[in-house]
Amino acid sequence: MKTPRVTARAHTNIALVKYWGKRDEDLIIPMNGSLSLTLDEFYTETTVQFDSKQQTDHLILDGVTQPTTRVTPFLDIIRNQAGITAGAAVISTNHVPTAAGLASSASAYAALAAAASKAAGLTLNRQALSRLARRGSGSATRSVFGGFVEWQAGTNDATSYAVPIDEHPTWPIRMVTVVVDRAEKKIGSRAGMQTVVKTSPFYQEWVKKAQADLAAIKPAIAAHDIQQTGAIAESNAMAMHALNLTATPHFTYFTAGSLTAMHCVEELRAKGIPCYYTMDAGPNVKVLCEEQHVTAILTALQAHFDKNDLLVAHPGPGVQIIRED
Ligand code: 2P0
Repeated sequence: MKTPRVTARAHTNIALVKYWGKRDEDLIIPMNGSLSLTLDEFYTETTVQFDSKQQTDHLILDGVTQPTTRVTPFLDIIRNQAGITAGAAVISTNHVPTAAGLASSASAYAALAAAASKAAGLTLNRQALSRLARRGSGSATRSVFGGFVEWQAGTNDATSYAVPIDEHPTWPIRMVTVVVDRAEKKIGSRAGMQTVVKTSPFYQEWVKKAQADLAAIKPAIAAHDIQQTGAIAESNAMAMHALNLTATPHFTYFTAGSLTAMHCVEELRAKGIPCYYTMDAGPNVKVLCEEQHVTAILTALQAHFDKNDLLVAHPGPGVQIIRED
């Protein structure tokens, strides 16, 4: 017997206050709360159908069959909740500009959580969906919602989920991505944050700073204050990246291109253009700004980077079911 075939779409998000370390590795409970902006331009569409004649799961990602090592334990959570044992066929497509290195586990697991739970016959509200997505990947917790989203750290499975801060911002906020390098990251975020939690003598300082940044950025966002919001986001990102250099073994996601992009943003700021950078577990640089300054920022960045490597994103929506048959 086959279940309905359900397709969901989820968008990526970029954290302005970062998640960087787990309190519980299995349940993916973070050490600190985080806050992100969901982006319109980059998303994943995933179709799931369970079939009781199928013993194992099958995964096709961007047209290529992939191992289900990480997907099967995630689907097991859903199967347990739904009381089914059927294998699943999962077909997933990333919609990001060609090989921009922006495909993300956030959009992937938010889309998979929504499509698979619905196909399995579960009716989850968005808080429950956020908790489920969290089990696949921490950042996916936030991609359930659109716009500005806070992941409340909580202390256990029931209390760790995301809440919308401003789902449809009227603030004309933009995120310019500078694609510095299209290659796969050498140190995955899962391994990177684990190393930092275990070995950095400054880890507790990071948690304190992230908590303070989270408290301070919310009123700044509510006030549409680009200077405050940007300064907090930039400072938080640099603290996360500094922490990586204090781990044993130390590591960094910075490349020469990342530094070029960050210097360019600093020069723009010195000229009075409010723009602020952030970086995740890879070399690409994302620039937070308001719509009115996008053209000036792109012009300055084009002195160093190819036009095709500069992508402008708007706030995007939360996860949606887009087809069911
Ligand atoms: C974030 N990142 O808050 C942080 C900042 C990257 C840097 O969440 O192990 O793929 O699956 O929970 O969510 C990327 O890590 O890690 C991430 P897991 P995830 O967006």
